[in-house]
Amino acid sequence: MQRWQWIAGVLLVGLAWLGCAAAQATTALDVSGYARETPPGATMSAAYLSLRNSGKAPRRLVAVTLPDRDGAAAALHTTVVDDGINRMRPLAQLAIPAGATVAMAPGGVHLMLRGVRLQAGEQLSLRLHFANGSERNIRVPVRGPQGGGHKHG
Ligand SMILES: [Cu+2]
Repeated sequence: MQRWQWIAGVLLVGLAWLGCAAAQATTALDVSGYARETPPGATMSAAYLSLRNSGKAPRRLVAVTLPDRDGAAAALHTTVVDDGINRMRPLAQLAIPAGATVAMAPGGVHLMLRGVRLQAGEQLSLRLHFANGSERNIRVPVRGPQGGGHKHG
């Protein structure tokens, strides 16, 4: 084998390995979840995501946008109990430690959705923005009301 062929081979293997590492870095976070149907006449709802970080670095979710819904906004909220009353508070960021799964849930951390009309059976596109500058586009199903009442927060 010519020397240049050997070098080219090493470079190719190196590039392939880097490619794999990059692909793993982008798939180290698994995201799933759902959004709640809006009650008739309402334009506010909530979505709940589960984020599993199988990477070695902590991740921080800092914002969520709705790329294909004009005028809609999403905000990270948490729920605190104040004098026995559940109150929602804006959350600046949601940390997902390495190796951990963080699950939003009714009565806890949730994504507040404003300016949307959602029907069960639809899909909702969300764009997740992370502190490291990366973004992730996901689609979550819209589910009908649970037990007849919309009681989020
Ligand atoms: Cu809220």
